[in-house]
Amino acid sequence: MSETYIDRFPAEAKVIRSAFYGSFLALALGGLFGIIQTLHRTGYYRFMDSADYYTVLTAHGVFLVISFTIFFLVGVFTWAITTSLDREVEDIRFTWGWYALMAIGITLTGIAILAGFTDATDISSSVLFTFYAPLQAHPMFYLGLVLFVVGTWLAGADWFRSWLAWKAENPGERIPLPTFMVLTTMIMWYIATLGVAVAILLFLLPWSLGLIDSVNPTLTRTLFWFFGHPVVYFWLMPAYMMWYIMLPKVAGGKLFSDPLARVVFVLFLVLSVPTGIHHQYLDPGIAEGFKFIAMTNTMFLLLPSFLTAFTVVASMEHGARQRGGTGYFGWLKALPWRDPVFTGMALAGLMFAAAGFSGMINAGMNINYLVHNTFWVVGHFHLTVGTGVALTFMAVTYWFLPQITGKALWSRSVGLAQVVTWFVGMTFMSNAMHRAGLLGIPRRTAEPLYEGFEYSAVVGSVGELQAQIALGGLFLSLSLLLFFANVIGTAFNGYSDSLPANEYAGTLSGPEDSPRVLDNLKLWTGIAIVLVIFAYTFPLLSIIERGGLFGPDVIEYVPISIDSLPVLVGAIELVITNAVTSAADVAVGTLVEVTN
Ligand code: HAS
Ligand code: CU
Repeated sequence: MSETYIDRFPAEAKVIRSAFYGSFLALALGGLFGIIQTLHRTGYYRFMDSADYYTVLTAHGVFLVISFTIFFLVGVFTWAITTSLDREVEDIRFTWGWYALMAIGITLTGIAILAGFTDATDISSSVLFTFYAPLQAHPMFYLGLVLFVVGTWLAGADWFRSWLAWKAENPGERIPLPTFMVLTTMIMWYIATLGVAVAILLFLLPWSLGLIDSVNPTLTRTLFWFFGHPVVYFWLMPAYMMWYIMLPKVAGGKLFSDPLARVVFVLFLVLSVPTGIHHQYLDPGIAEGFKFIAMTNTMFLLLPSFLTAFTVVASMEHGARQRGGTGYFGWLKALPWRDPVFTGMALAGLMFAAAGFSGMINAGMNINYLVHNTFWVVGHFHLTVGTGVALTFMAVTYWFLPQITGKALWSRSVGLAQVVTWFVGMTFMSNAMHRAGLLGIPRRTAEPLYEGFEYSAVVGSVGELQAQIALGGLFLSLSLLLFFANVIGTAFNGYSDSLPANEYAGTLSGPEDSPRVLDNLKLWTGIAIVLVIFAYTFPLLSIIERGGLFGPDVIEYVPISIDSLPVLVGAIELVITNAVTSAADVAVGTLVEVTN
């Protein structure tokens, strides 16, 4: 009989189940706020005061991009570590401990936001998910986030602990790919969250508690984006992991290249953080030169996604050919399109390709001026986190549920309908959002109705765009209902003993084909830290010098450039020399290994 996850790891399956159910609760709440604000903003159905729009928007953002995504991914990572190392967690009480910390944290934050709807308390936190100063939240909002993040740190410690214990018993062995992916993602996360930890603990929380009078908004914004960009890869890397280790399997084949997958995760570790300033191209308090460096790093950061597109499609093609597919494109027909796990992930990938293009446009310093703070950006992130990530998570849920409950999925066809409705809804909504942004329609406002305002759209009209956005939102809500029907239906199903085994994809080219240096986590962490120091030391120092450590930074802004050009030139020279030397080292190392 094939062994499911819950057969082999009953205690861990319980934690993963709790993580997933927590994540789905957040998805339900976030989705509800989503449809309320879509209908409000487009003017189709309004029942609340526009002043409450920002509370709704904060709840929508925080519940979806913090609770839904992160609770889901800690479940997936726990599965990945235990499955690929084939060992139980070291101490299940510790595992429950970090889960509890995350749950308590997000509950506090959630209460701090939702209390904004009632006048019964003076608690409110309508600060949006980016919570920049000068917007100020109730201390409970920040405190909850701190606990939540500390919970994720401990989760990472749990996984590192498992790996170290495994390593001691398996000296000299290559790190199994899923574990490698978890560890690199977590190192990236440790570095990234330093920014938000400093922003909250040193500035925002003391300020909200009244311990300090003011903060330097440019400084706290910059610290936020130090974390705010890499957090998007914290959502993406688990989805990529599923594309690498699950998609090839459900497509009927094997992963094209394990070494390439390792390279991708190393590149994310090294490059995710020193790019955050690309969210601040329009911030007046940061010199253009620093923005230019962030842009250059961002363009390099496209590489791991391009490699992913190649590897994942190649693996799908391999699967299709195993299933009898032929021809240049004819193989596409041989893919298992009736399987919601496959189709959900494939459609998520397809949309993510479009998302990559809007990301590239955002990343261009000059074109960013056209789209920044418009509805375009909202279109961009509904394709990335809202589809590339969210749709992948929903699709793999259909694979995970039987593994962690021991019960068969309630309905595959409802699952299929769900992933397709999500794709259709998002096509309407995000395409219209991108176009609306190009017309200059701003994001984050309850009143963009523009009566009496002439916007000359090249095709269609503002009314047509609003209609598409509202229609898309309705499709997405329907899709969520189908998703929850399946989750609940499965929970109430009887136990089944004919479930598939807990397995992930094999590889066409395994770890033995790659240089060992790829598994040298210390080296990559070191390089990542050096790059962060280069990218952030000068900008942070110059921001503090201008506006003071605790602000208030209210001086008149004039465009600034880097005062001492020689410093910049020196820094760039150093980065390039370092990069070239380490690339050469790796190349020589590889050659030596290959020739041996
Ligand atoms: Fe972004 C703003 C640049 C990726 C999320 N981004 C945001 C915001 C969010 C977000 C939430 O440079 C708004 C924050 C706010 O509230 O202000 N983003 C990029 C770039 C990338 C990128 C260059 N973003 C993401 C991901 C996100 C995400 C991933 C979440 C998960 N983004 C920006 C910039 C801004 C920004 C600026 C600031 C804008 C502003 O002005 O405010 C890149 O990482 C994208 C690389 C992706 C690719 C695509 C590769 C294609 C693949 C698909 C393979 C196909 C398959 C399917 C598997 C190059 C991998 C095949 C199927 C068959 C059937 C064959
Ligand atoms: Cu970014």
